[in-house]
Amino acid sequence: MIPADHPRYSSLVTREHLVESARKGLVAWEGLIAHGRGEAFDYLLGERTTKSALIAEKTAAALLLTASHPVISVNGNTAALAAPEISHLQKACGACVEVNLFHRTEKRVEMIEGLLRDTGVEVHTGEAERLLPLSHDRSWCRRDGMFSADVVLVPLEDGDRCEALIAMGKTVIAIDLNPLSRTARSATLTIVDEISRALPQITKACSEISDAEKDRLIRSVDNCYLLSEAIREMTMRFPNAMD
Ligand code: PTJ
Repeated sequence: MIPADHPRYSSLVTREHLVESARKGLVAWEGLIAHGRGEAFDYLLGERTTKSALIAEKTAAALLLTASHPVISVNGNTAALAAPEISHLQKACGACVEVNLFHRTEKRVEMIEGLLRDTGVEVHTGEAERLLPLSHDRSWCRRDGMFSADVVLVPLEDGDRCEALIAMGKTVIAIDLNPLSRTARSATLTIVDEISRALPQITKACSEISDAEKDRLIRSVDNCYLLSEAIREMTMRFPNAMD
C-alpha cells in the first residue's frame, strides 16, 4: 500500500505496476533493471520534458507523418508503461505497431499483443521470421512490418538492433533517457525523455505541425546537437541541486 501523500507517489506506483507486470510475465525481470537505469537519468533531467526533448518530439512527429511505412516497435516495458499512449500515437500518425522483444517467448509476445489490443491498438501480427541481421531474438520481425519500414520508432531499446536498423538504411527514432547509450548515439534521432511524457508530445505535435514546419524539422535533424543539449540540460542543474 503506497500512501497517496508520499512525495514519490507516482514513481512508486509505476514501480509497483512494473513489478506486477513482471510477475505476470509481461515485463522481463531484466526490464525492472532497465527501468531503474531510466529513473536515474530522469532524476538528473529533473523529471521534465526539456527544450531539446520537445524539439526531438516534434521532429519525430514530422518523420512519422512523412514516412511511407512507419512502424512503432513495442517491448514489455513500453507496453506496461504506455499502451494507451501507443494507441493514441498510432491513431495520430497511422503507424504500424509491432511487438519486438529481446527476452522473447511466444507467451510474452501474445500477452503484450493482447494488452495492446485491449487498449485499442491495431497490432500488426502474422508470421514472424528472423529477418534482422542480429544473433539474438530481436531479429524476429514481419517481412511486411518492421523489415520493410522506412521509419522505425524504438522506445527503450538495446543498442545493437538500433545499429542494425540504421545499417539497413532505415530512419530510427529512439526514446531513451540515457543520452550516452549506444542506442541514443546511433539513432537518427533520439528523444531523451521518459516514455509516458514523450509519446503524448509526439501525438500532440502530429496534429499541430504545419507542412512547412515538418520540412524545416526534417532538414535540420542533428542528433549530436540534441544529445549534447540533453547532457547540458542535466548538468546545468547540478550547481542548484542542493537548493
Ligand atoms: O521486453 P524485452 O524482452 O524486449 O526487454 C526490454 C528491455 C528494456 C529489458 C531491453 O530492451 C533492455 O535490456 O534494454 P536496455 O539495454 O536496458 O536499455 C533500455 C534503455 O531505456 C536504457 O538506456 C534506459 O535508460 C532507458 N529507459 C528505461 N526506462 C525508460 C527509459 N527511457 C525512457 N523512458 C523510460 N521509462
